[in-house]
Amino acid sequence: MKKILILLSCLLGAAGLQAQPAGGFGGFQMPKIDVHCSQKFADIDYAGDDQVYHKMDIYLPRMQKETYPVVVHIYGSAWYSNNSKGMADLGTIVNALLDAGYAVATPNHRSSMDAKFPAQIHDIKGAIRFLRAHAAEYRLDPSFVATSGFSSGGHLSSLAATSGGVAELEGEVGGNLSFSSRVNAACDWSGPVDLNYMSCGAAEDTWNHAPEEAVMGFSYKGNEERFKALNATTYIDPADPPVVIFHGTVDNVVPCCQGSHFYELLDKAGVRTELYLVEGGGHGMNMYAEKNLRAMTNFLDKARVEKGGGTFVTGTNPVITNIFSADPTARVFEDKIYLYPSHDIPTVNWNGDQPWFCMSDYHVFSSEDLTHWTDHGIIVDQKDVPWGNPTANSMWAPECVQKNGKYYFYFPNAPKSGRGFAVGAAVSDKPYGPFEIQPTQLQGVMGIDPTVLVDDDGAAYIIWSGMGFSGARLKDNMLELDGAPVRLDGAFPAGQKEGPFIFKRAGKYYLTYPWVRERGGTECLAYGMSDNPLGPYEYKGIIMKESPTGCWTNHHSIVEYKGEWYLFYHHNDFSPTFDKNRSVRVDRIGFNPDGTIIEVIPTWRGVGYLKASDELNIDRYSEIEGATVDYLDEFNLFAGWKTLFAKPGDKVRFNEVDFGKKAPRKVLLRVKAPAGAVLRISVSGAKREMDVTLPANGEWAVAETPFKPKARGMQDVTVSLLSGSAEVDWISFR
Ligand code: FUB
Repeated sequence: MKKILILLSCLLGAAGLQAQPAGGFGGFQMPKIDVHCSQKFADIDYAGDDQVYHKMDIYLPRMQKETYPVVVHIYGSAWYSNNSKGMADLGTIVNALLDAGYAVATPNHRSSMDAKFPAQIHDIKGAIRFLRAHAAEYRLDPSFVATSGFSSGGHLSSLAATSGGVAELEGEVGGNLSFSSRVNAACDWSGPVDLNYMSCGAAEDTWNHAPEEAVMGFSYKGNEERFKALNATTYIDPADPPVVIFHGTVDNVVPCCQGSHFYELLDKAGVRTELYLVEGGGHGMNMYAEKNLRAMTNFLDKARVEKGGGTFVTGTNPVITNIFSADPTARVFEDKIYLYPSHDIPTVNWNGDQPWFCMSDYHVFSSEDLTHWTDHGIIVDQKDVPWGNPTANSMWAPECVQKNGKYYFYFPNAPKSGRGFAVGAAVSDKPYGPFEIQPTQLQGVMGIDPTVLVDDDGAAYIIWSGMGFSGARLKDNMLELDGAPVRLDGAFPAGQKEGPFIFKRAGKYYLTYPWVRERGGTECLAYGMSDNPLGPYEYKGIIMKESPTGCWTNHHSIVEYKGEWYLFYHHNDFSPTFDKNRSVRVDRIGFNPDGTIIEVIPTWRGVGYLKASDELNIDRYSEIEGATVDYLDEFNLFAGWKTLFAKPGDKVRFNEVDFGKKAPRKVLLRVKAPAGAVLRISVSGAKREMDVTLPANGEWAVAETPFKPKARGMQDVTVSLLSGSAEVDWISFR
């Protein structure tokens, strides 16, 4: 018999448990926890021996996806418990992970009474191999399995991360030995990671080693060397996955030095790590403020994109939905659009006092259809720039051009010595890297936001911003100025300007730029034209008005792709209350016969080609009447938006959907309609409309109905409310 119990309701009623404060010692929670899952698989026997200590629960997020990256979360118990999976950290760490779109697996493991070390890590590795082996069954993405844990669970999580490939710690629990137990990232919450350092390096070790003696099965004194086998720190090597560490400054159970010591050793070995010392944090108490939980999920998100290979589908605005992205330079290389944005990294201080523009690396994205985007991962990181300050977080707007078969990536950064910004370059044979960062900055370029034009005759010009716009010709090596810089903004109206972009069309040169045209205002996009790349430029007008969302900056680029021109720019769609966490958008741009630019109105619909069978996010509407739009998940804005139909007549239209040659037979809607609703669906080219009756359902669910209208070819889709009320995530025709 299959030993899987599927509970559709994720509300746990653990009435028999002793009530403990949320996040308290052991991470135990109040008895009734609303776990933010759509589905729970309970008591999975990951070892196949029907022992309680080998049971595991898996929770899937509320957000619907085909597969989910996984976090294995391990309870804390000083290794004394063999059955705490249903109690620990559910309302804090587990819910934060679920809200961020991670499936969470919570395994039991053998306690120190059941078996001695390394049985505990054998169990965890057995559980990880099981998850990879059964990924399809539970809708898991086996390419990303992270660990997390509190206290002794933090120890096991950290040990799983550092001991990848260590044969003695692998074990054979549950078999599945052809599957990897390596983890892709780890979170350590208050874990003891070096049991030989519990007195924090003091000359005399006064620590009471009782729990670790119980798990090792012999006394610490006289066996100090043998205890090293238990330490996560023993196995650190540069190939370890990234680790994020949280430790309370007043932790009186596991000393705070464990966190900082772990951080120092990982950092020294070149492993990417982040340390959050939580002021006033105890052993669980005061550790789970939203900003800390966010720091954890942000760290995991970053680890995922760093792995590269992430592909996602948008087709609407904003186009980049896996990280914050700003200052987009779009280029066409190898018949694809390559997007080189900067990367806003949310800072830990979420409320009020965020440092601005915290930017430490660059990703590159590519797309063939402006709908499916691939994140190729990080191409340049501040820590690898020989001339740069490795902690300045000043990697602002970049540029990339191709010349003589090489790709030149230019980026601003704070130099190691001196003030202000300089511009450096990195060179690659491919648009997505690997890029070789040049040892020195470009001499003579002090400023930000480089833009480069390689002209039809092969001559290249660089323009940058720094007290106005300056420009110079580049030598053939693309790494040195060929002559003194000239000023280029002399004829432009007054007001702050930055982010210049140069391009050529029909023999004319365009210098486009963000401009604060009114005192106290925000940036619009403006431009000038010239017959020469280095000017003089004549001011011509506005390309795009100030952001309707109040985003102060608006950096951009303009590119021709497959016969159409596109404006890439940014707003702050995923961060409505803090406009320094931005997101790249794209809309079409057009030209008048005299070459002047037709003003671009920002749209939600964007430019991506979408098939009727795609999940059409109608909240990225082309037109709206009465209906409103809100975030799907207030704790994870990257989950996107939903449309709210509150009263009859509320309506949205979503343009340019390709129904192809074969009319669809059914329509699917991801909806929530607590009191029921009737929605009317109209497809512009079809003769009849279709009314879909939604029964009362307060949970998100996919409703499926036969679709009668004969819809073919490129059409606009309109959804309107006839009665009741409903929230719609997406609609799809199959
Ligand atoms: O992203 C940091 C800075 O904000 C850029 O360099 C400017 O152009 C503005 O977008």
